[in-house]
Amino acid sequence: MSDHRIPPGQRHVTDFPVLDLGIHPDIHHENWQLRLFGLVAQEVVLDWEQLLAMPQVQRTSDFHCVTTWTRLDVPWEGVLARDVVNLAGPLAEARHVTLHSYDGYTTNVPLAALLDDDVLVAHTVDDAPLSVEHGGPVRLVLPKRYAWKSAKWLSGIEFHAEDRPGYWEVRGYHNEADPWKEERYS
Ligand SMILES: Nc1nc2c(c(=O)[nH]1)N[C@H]1C(S)=C(S)[C@@H](COP(=O)(O)O)O[C@H]1N2
Ligand SMILES: [Mo]
Repeated sequence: MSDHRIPPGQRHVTDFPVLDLGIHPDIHHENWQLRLFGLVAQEVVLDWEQLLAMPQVQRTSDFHCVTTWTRLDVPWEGVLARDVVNLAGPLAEARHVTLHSYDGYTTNVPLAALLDDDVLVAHTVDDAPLSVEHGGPVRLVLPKRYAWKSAKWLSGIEFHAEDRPGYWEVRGYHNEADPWKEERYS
């Protein structure tokens, strides 16, 4: 059926497993803040109300964990990451970002990867507010990369000129993480 949507080495699951470092930070949405900093024209601190005041979008996408499970057609809602990035105005030399999370986790992607039309700063999944286990109140969703790039409990986006490997990337996970190329470990 949907075999053409299951990347090599992945298996289809119908539940939604929870994968993380085991620290589930308890951030009430009223205390949640997202800081945009580094090589930006203007440092920005975005709060919950400001996030909800931005254009809201829905995107359904597939979610591929490097531990080999794939969930198809996950219905997310939130704000385009591109719109969030634009609030801060990255400088011309900003080519890479570090995503920071409230559990101390980090992960890195090229800035260009955040600008795709399927990348969300998400607060809702399956028609319900994101649970703490799945990264609530707010997480990143970056469907074109393995799910470790989709930072849960998102707290910051830092812009750099050079690439800075994140938590798993310094521990041997692949820097690019394209599921269709099986870029699992380096
Ligand atoms: N902050 C944070 N984000 C994280 C992680 C983590 O440990 N901390 N784990 C990553 C990994 S390895 C995966 S597979 C996905 C899992 O998302 P889920 O628990 O909602 O399925 O979150 C990613 N984002
Ligand atoms: Mo993962």
